[in-house]
Amino acid sequence: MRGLTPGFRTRRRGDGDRLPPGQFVTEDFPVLSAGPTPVIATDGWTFTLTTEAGAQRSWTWPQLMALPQEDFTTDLHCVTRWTKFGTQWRGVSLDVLLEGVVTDARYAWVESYGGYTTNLPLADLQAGKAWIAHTYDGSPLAAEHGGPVRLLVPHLYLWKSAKWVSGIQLRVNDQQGFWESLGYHDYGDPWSEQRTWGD
Ligand SMILES: Nc1nc2c(c(=O)[nH]1)N[C@H]1C(S)=C(S)[C@@H](COP(=O)(O)O)O[C@H]1N2
Ligand SMILES: [Mo]
Repeated sequence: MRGLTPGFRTRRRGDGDRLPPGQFVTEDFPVLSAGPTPVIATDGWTFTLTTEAGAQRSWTWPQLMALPQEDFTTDLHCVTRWTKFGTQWRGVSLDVLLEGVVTDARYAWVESYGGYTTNLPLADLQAGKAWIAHTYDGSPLAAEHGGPVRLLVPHLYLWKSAKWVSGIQLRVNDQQGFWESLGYHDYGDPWSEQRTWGD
């Protein structure tokens, strides 16, 4: 196995269709956080959706848990080149949170406890493509991976999947988030290798 980083392995047959260009497969679940891990109790936890007109909807922990839940399995692609296949989650689809919301906004600005932010088109949160997830592999999501709740938008590079998510603002104009303003790509499609501004 010379030349292979421990924790990474070569492709299995058939992985080619699932592995975006420039990525390696890992069995680990690396932790990538720009700052310390905030400690967030579910008591007092809220998630708030705000429209461009300032209308707000908030959910407490019990209210989130009372919403329709979805189990889903997905591959994760980090811009640092690791891909993890077949991760299993439980959470609430953004379609449920956005149901009936009146908006002309085309962009979403995502905020986290601890101050992290990221941005993406609203369309990328819709039609079954995004969730806020509280359970990973059958257990409550660990704080280091974003527990109690993180955003998951697995069709984009993982920096869009804000850990410790606290809210989403719908916006008429795009505004770059934490990594986007530091040179990461505004959209971040792993299949087109949209890693940095020039890509
Ligand atoms: N709040 C917050 N969310 C975040 C980050 C962060 O630093 N803070 N890092 C992002 C990056 S760059 C990646 S690759 C993934 C890593 O998720 P993981 O630590 O669960 O692997 O979280 C993303 N979400
Ligand atoms: Mo990342």
